[in-house]
Amino acid sequence: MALLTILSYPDPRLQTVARPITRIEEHHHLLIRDMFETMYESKGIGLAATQVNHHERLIVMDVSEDASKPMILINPRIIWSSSERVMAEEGCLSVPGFYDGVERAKEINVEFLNERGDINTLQAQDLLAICIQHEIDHLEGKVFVEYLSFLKRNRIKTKLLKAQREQERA
Ligand code: GNR
Ligand code: NI
Repeated sequence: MALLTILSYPDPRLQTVARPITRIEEHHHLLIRDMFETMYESKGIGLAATQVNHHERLIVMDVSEDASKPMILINPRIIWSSSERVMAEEGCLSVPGFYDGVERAKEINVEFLNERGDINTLQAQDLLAICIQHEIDHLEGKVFVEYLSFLKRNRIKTKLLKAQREQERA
């Protein structure tokens, strides 16, 4: 097992559009294990492969209170979204320390492959639906701060770049 390095905004690698997985191989199972370890260690509820600089369409999640419901979504695709929207505070392991409101579909249906390559569908609402939409955005090269105003996004970008420069000097 290994902890993976999470890319921080505004790292341009976070803008990569991930490729579909055509065959699930042994190295994917190892990556999934390491992504769960990294997500749980960071107290996150989801992690997209993009965030650990692996550009295939793979997400791990666990929105339970007690880290008891790990979920793996391979090649996830939203096949239906409710017109009803909800505004909720979001954070991101790639945008450490910043939180802001984002509006998303309240309910979605998602089609995906599980780790054995079987097609599944899932109906999700509220936090789970928000998390899946947030993670699929990562696979499309999109970070939640892109929904914020130019002013807010730039303030976050400047602060994170400054923190990263100070980290490098330390
Ligand atoms: O840990 C996370 N919490 C969170 C809270 C509200 C909306 C989305 C999320 S996902 C985030 C982990 C992360 O960055 N996943 O990409
Ligand atoms: Ni995120």
